[in-house]
Amino acid sequence: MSALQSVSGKSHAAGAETYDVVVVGAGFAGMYMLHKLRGLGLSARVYEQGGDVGGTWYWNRYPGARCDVESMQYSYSFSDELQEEWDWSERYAPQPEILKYANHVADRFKLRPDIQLNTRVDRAAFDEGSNCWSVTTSDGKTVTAKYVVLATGCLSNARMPDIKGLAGFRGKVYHTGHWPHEPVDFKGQRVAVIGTGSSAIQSVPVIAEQASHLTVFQRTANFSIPARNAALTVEERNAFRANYPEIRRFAREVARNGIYTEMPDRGALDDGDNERRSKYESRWTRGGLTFMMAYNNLALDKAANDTAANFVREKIAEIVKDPQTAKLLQPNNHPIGSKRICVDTDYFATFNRPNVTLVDIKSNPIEEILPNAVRAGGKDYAVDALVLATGFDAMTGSVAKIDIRGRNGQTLNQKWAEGPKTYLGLMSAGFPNLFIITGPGSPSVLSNMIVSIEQHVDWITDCIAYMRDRHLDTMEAKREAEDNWVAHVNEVAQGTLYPQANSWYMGANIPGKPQIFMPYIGGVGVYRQICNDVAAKDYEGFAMSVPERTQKLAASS
Ligand code: NA7
Repeated sequence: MSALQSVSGKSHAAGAETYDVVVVGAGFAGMYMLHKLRGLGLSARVYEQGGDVGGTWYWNRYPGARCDVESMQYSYSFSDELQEEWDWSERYAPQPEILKYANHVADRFKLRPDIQLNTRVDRAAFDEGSNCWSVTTSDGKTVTAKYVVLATGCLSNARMPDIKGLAGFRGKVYHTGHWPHEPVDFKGQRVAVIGTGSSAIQSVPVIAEQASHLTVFQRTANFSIPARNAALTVEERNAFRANYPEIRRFAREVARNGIYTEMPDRGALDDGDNERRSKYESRWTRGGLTFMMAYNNLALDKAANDTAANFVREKIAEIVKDPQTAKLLQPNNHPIGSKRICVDTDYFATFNRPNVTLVDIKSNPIEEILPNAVRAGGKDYAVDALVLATGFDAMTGSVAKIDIRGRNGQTLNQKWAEGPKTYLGLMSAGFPNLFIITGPGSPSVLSNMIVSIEQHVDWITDCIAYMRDRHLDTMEAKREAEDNWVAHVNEVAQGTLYPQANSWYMGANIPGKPQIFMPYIGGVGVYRQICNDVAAKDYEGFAMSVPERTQKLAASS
């Protein structure tokens, strides 16, 4: 344990372990945070509720789980050695390989001794007497820390749907976000998948190969682009590595979503029909999320967006043989990209298999789950196993599970009752020395998460170093700066097509959750510049205090 005394000049309740920083979560954010804190010579404790590191990649083990950002870009950039030594096997790494990478990072940087696994943080309370946080964990211990960093992830609170009869189902029930560690074999079974978001779109083709029959219950059809996944050759990896400095710079500073790709130079309506079609065709052939980068106004202009949406709808109709099924699979209630676009391997073609049925639960909602069937639209679909691909309480769900109390005992949940309020997505007024990595109000889920994680961790590290060097005691967002930022985040979102979809970006998938567009849509480059400018202006918009004893000394001199 190192420098709490030097940071705070305070002593703490006898017997309580003290750290400079408590980090909640040992996913990619928590691990890098720990590494950087060690670099400052600070003591840190990371609490992780899972049985190992990896965060979302520890939990999401469903069949077909992969990242939708290419592996060479969905990887840390902070260590050249790490970049050089780790060989990704495929264009889109499968979940086990990403988890192996997370474990490699934990070992390589010797992070494990400061990570306590199988331990949830239940409570964090700010003590206004000592200006420290008191953190209570699921093993019944309480420790104190000068700073708390929430590295809890945006998609880690799996959501069980509230469907009548679910508890009485006799077969096995799986949630994609909470998949068992033992192998699951659906061979010979009748399986139901409920939900058609990214997790379903990745798992349906794999489950269909095993199950005797697969019934997919779809409430909302989603746009999906072929991944075109393939093994990465040595030459491809080396070409990437040779260009890494530029690729990483571009992802951080230029690309809105933190992904290196060619940038569009015009809007979709600036091209004639043939030219436009050939651009979409080439992006479709190449595959992946960057389909949406074909033009620069697809997220802004409905008429432009329609051209891309129509192109994908036509592709679905070409792939799916049964016209009625094809029609059901064609998304028709939101602009393309306004829900996170999916990336698939043979999703639409899977519905050509004789053992796969699509059930439209928009017009015929699920009425109840019986012990051995799903009842929808008055019809019973007999099933042996249920797969719930019903998503997450995204962005705020994991934070909300912790009882966080700031100044005057106010809880974060009370403060965020009408929607999350942060300054830069990094801090919330009234909660001093509490940082959030990729929190609501930052680009987070609209970006390559690792780019955003590294930017936040670097910024927080610099900020803590700044405070230490100046012997400052607390830092917190000023209300006015926070209000202005919340208004800005909202204003930028309203200028786009995103709010037109009932998405988890809006909190729309959770009954009763306030519907506010949560991530910052201005782009990672713009956002990075804003954060850097704030820091350069001595953390403009944040209030910083000196310790009481320094105040007294100043007053007496
Ligand atoms: P998503 O994208 O939130 O998808 C959840 C799906 O489950 C979606 O199709 C929902 O339909 C459906 N859903 C949710 N609740 C129900 C109930 N009660 N009944 C029927 N259908 C339901 O989660 P994913 O796990 O697929 O993906 C999350 C992110 O992880 C993804 O964007 C990637 O970034 C990685 P709805 O659309 O609400 O009508």
